[in-house]
Amino acid sequence: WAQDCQVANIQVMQNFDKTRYAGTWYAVAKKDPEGLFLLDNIVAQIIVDENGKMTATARGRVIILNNWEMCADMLATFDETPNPAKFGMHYWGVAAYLQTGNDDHWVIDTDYDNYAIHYSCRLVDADGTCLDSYSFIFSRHPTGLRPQDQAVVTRKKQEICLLGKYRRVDHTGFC
Ligand code: ODT
Repeated sequence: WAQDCQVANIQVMQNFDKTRYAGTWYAVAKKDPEGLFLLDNIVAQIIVDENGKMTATARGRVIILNNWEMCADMLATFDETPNPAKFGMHYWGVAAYLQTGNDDHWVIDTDYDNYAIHYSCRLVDADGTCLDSYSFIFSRHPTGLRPQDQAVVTRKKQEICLLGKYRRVDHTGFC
């Protein structure tokens, strides 16, 4: 048995229901991309409007050029794809000096009520593995994951080839 780290073969949430994904999520762990942006105190709000269009806001502590520490208010829109758990995300800051970009937003797994595992590969290597990814573990609870969700999250981290690459995301009340 060899682990399959091909981005194209990563399994995402089956029968993903964005309406149940809506609402507030607290980031409890993060695997950073190159040039990390959101540091901690990260809270995302997913919105699904009456036409089924998904958008989001997110807030988190960042350090922008010259060591300026602040809370970034970010906005995102999502493009649907043939796979309901795979979105294209366009994001930008409420303030013009914040990051702007286009990333994939894949929902690897969620029970909608407690935890969600997000994944984004920014750069696929020639061999099909990911050269620059980031991933958030989200909880509905600001206090973190319930013990019963930790095992499933650990298994999914391994499946996406990121086990051991996460750091904890603190919620100190800074933002
Ligand atoms: O923090 C990093 O190092 C990489 C993250 C860059 C994207 C952050 C932009 C957030 C966009 C606004 C809201 C989106 C909410 C979605 C939830 C999670 C994925 C970012």
